[in-house]
Amino acid sequence: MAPSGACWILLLCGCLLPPGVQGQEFPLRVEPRDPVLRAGASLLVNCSTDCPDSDLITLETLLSKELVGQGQGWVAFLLSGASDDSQVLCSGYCNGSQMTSTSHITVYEFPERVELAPLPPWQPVGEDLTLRCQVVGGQPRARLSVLLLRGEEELSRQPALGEPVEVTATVRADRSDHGANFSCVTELDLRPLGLELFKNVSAPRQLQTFVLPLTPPSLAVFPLLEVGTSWPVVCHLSGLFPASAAQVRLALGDQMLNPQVTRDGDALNATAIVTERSGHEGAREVVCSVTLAGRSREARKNVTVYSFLGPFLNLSEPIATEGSSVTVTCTAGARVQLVLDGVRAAAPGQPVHLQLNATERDDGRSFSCGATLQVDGHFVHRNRSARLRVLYGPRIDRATCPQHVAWRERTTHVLHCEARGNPAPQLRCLQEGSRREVPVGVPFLVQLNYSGTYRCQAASPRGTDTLVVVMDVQGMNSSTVSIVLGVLVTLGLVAVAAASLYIFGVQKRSGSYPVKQPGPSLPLQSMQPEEGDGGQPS
Ligand SMILES: *[C@@H]1O[C@H](CO)[C@@H](O)[C@H](O)[C@H]1NC(C)=O
Ligand SMILES: *[C@@H]1O[C@H](CO)[C@@H](O)[C@H](O)[C@H]1NC(C)=O
Ligand SMILES: *[C@@H]1O[C@H](CO)[C@@H](O)[C@H](O)[C@H]1NC(C)=O
Ligand SMILES: *[C@@H]1O[C@H](CO)[C@@H](O)[C@H](O)[C@H]1NC(C)=O
Ligand SMILES: *[C@@H]1O[C@H](CO)[C@@H](O)[C@H](O)[C@H]1NC(C)=O
Ligand SMILES: *[C@@H]1O[C@H](CO)[C@@H](O)[C@H](O)[C@H]1NC(C)=O
Ligand SMILES: *[C@@H]1O[C@H](CO)[C@@H](O)[C@H](O)[C@H]1NC(C)=O
Ligand SMILES: *[C@@H]1O[C@H](CO)[C@@H](O)[C@H](O)[C@H]1NC(C)=O
Ligand SMILES: *[C@@H]1O[C@H](CO)[C@@H](O)[C@H](O)[C@H]1NC(C)=O
Ligand SMILES: CC(=O)N[C@H]1CO[C@H](CO)[C@@H](O)[C@@H]1O
Repeated sequence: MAPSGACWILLLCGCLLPPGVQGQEFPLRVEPRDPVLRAGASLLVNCSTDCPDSDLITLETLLSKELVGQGQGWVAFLLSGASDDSQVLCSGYCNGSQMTSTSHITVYEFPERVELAPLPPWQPVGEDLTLRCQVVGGQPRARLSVLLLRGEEELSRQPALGEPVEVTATVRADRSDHGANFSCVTELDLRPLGLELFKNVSAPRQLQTFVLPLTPPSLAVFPLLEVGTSWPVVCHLSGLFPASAAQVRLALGDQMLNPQVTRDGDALNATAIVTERSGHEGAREVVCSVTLAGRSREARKNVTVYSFLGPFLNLSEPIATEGSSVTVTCTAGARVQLVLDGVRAAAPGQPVHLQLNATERDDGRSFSCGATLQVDGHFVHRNRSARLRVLYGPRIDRATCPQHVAWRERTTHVLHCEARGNPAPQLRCLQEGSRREVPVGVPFLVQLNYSGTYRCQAASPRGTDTLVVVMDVQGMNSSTVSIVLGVLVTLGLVAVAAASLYIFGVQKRSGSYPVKQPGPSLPLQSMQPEEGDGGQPS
């Protein structure tokens, strides 16, 4: 159906001639005129004229055409397969003279593919990042532009040139770009052709930016680690971005530690408790490695694992009796230097023994054993102490307890007597004869009857100790005593007389009581011996 190339050119030349040359009276219409067509769509084109004597109306096109109808002065074709802009030409004859008319078909097409090239998984902050967008298809190219966007922000707008189109833009990556979505958009602006602005958007790509300082982390760990004990290890690194994405690995030798990680701003702390359980002494390495964006910073420190047994301090008898022999022994593991109560062991690893005859002075004595281990140039010390109890006594202290005292009546004194012993003895001082007890160690008012000889006895389950104390109490002068005695005797007689009178009077008035032994005389009797006692010692 399509005319040969040469024929087409001839037809085109014909149309380019001004219509007036042919002196057309009736125009030949092409409908629709200058249509805009989506690529691949079909289009009905109608060539018609009002010429009453028309003939041989036809349509010339490079597209495939199919006659859909014709009538007086018109012919209609369905065109299909449009992929590029093209011209259609209607021609025919009117009353013998040729008529032609052309129409320009504009074909548009959306891009087949708009794609933003993958971004690096991690982009260092401060370095340039090149965004690449590839666009395949899309026409008319003159109306197609390519935009690169960060979120909603337009970074670059360029015309689409070439096939495929590649558009690039460079941005300096910033911390604020972390998590930003980049995309590429094409705009096909068909508004001048009476259509719209068509946009096609690439899939967004999210950027991750990071900062990892060049400095290694700081690793705080004590250089010595005793077998079986636990110590904290702290690994710290600041200036990280985003700190939340950083991973920390802490290990002691080939033992992985499970650190607790805390983050504050751009700083990170990893803390773990190390415990050496394998029991093997020697050097180990603690490694802290911080990984961000596939890169690592590492710190290493050596620790020396050591074992330190002892010191073990042992008393052959923790509770010894006075005079018995006690052995104090301090032992420890190999290479440990011991000092027991100032006595140094002959060599590291050797025990120290002390032997003593338990005396009263050793009761409560504390023995201390110091142990020192040299590990890798450091000294580790440890002390242990033990207390000895010695059973002794009882013993009354002759130096403080007076064997003879001379005190005045009605003065306050303290009998300073003490008894020592373990277990603690009980001390009592009893007057010979009366077996009355005198207070010991506390103040008391001295009476005349305190005069005499006392047996002070300290007693404990271990036995007794006795000391005789003579107490000499001097009374007030004798004239004073006589006056006091006289007054008391007189008062006693008056009281007896008064009581007798009273009893007789009562019995006379009632007259009915049987005569009994007078009860009230009893207090009088008891009073007199007391008076006598009071006078005796003077
Ligand atoms: C072509 O145009 C003529 C004149 O305008 C009209 O009479 C005819 O119906 C049209 N044909 C079609 C298929 O639209
Ligand atoms: C980027 O896109 C992801 C997923 O579509 C979304 O979760 C995220 O919030 C977006 N980031 C920004 C900064 O809008
Ligand atoms: C491009 O956008 C148009 C409308 O804007 C849509 O019809 C077409 O499917 C899009 N093309 C692609 C490849 O997404
Ligand atoms: C990390 O530990 C150091 C001391 O070890 C402390 O000064 C700092 O505040 C800690 N930082 C965080 C984020 O916990
Ligand atoms: C740890 O010890 C090894 C040898 O035992 C040594 O090569 C290394 O330098 C030491 N590391 C540190 C951080 O001191
Ligand atoms: C302490 O010494 C005594 C006597 O030598 C011994 O029987 C005991 O087992 C020792 N105890 C320890 C813990 O060494
Ligand atoms: C302990 O007493 C014994 C005799 O009872 C004596 O031979 C020894 O020297 C005494 N030891 C000490 C350390 O006083
Ligand atoms: C051990 O005891 C000694 C002396 O009693 C003292 O100087 C030292 O500080 C103690 N060491 C420890 C670790 O307690
Ligand atoms: C002395 O006599 C008083 C009563 O006057 C009595 O309480 C005290 O126990 C007596 N003291 C002695 C040591 O006899
Ligand atoms: C309708 C019309 O224009 N008819 C003309 C056709 O041409 C002849 C001469 O060639 C004229 O005489 C007619 O008038």
